[in-house]
Amino acid sequence: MMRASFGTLLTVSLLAMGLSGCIVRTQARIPRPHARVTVRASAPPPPPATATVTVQAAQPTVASGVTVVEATCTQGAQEVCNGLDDNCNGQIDEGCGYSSGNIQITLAWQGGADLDMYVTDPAGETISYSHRRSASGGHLDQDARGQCNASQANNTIENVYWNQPNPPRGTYNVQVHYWAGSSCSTSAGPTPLTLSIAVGGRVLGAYNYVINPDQRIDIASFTL
Ligand SMILES: [Ca+2]
Ligand SMILES: [Ca+2]
Ligand SMILES: [Ca+2]
Repeated sequence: MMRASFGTLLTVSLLAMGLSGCIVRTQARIPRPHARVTVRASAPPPPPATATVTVQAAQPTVASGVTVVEATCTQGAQEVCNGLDDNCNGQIDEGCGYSSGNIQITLAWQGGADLDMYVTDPAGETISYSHRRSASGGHLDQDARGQCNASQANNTIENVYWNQPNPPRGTYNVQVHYWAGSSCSTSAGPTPLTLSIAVGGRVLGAYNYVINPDQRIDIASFTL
């Protein structure tokens, strides 16, 4: 069965009225179809690509008397706080409370001496216990045994790192000094140390040396 629409009925009614002699001036409003507008939100721009900067350094130059530590790591090994990358992941002593980064330099030693690490950046600024941050972004975040104070955790480890993607290019020099201001330090006598250097997530090298009271030595230097 066909159904008469309202529009059809209206038209028929108007015609009937016109035929009956009445002048009908009317203007039927034709409903407009609703325009369907589809608004498509433009897709958000993709996030900027993460800067993948590969920082590399040539093999460090080491001082006379410094020995290279061979085979320092085993994949899957437990990382312990010893100044070495035990598990081969390019981070030295991760989980020990000090930081890794695009550059990480970690000094560890044995005994009661107060050793101090000095790292000089390409601009010539030296980071140490007395100047812990450089303008280039370097930071000594682990200092140890200041005047023989042994009350802190990992009190025979010092650590310096740069964690920005682009640490400054140039030559970095790493020195170690055996503080001899008190017998509390010098009574430890000659002290074996280990120093590791990691750049761009890779350990460049680990080094051993036995340092004497009041000695100051350039352990290693490397160039980005
Ligand atoms: Ca590690
Ligand atoms: Ca370790
Ligand atoms: Ca120290």
